[in-house]
Amino acid sequence: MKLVIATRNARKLEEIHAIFNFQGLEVCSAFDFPHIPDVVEDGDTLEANAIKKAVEICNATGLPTLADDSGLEVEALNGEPGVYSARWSGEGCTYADNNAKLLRELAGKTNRRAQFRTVIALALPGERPLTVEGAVKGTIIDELRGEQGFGYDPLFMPDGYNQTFAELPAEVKNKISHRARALNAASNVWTQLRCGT
Ligand code: ITT
Repeated sequence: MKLVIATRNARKLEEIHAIFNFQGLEVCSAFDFPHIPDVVEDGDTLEANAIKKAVEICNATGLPTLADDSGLEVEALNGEPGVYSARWSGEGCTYADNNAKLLRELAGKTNRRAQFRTVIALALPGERPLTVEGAVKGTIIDELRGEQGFGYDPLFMPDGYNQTFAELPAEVKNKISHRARALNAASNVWTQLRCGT
């Protein structure tokens, strides 16, 4: 059986491959279907965008599809950037632009608590999509540290560690991250779906 991973983010795809046990599934991604237009992520929540990505790609390919929508939720910013994490500093912005904005917005603030949250939607042809989620709590530090990962990783230090996600080895991020937790939950749901329970 084939499973499509509905992402065009190569770093995210790498993490999903490292974390998820595909149990003999033939896995492909949105990169394998270049003719399918990008899904417009205009939902108000991570859940809405994950479902939209999974359902649109499932409808376009006719194949079971897994979509991940993730965001950074910062306490002192009332949960921002959240669902707007990708384009927080404007259309066409870079990870560097977003990290610079995060440092500016938190300048002088003592509450640096934040969490990464991932919602995963699974869509099977002709069935209602299912969602699961995972989160990891931590703090936003005041300078960029590390080269690994992507996005806000150089500013996010998970609780219990004194290195950022961009400094920790990929194996560690992939064990404790929001994405790892959501994918573990997705794996259980997937097993149930395949067993028809
Ligand atoms: P797809 O929609 O094609 O999957 P994307 O990069 O737009 O790729 P998301 O909408 O899920 O992915 O993520 C929004 C932003 O959140 C992303 O651009 C990053 O800045 C940030 N982000 C997501 N996961 C992250 C992670 O594990 N570490 C750091 N930043 C992350």
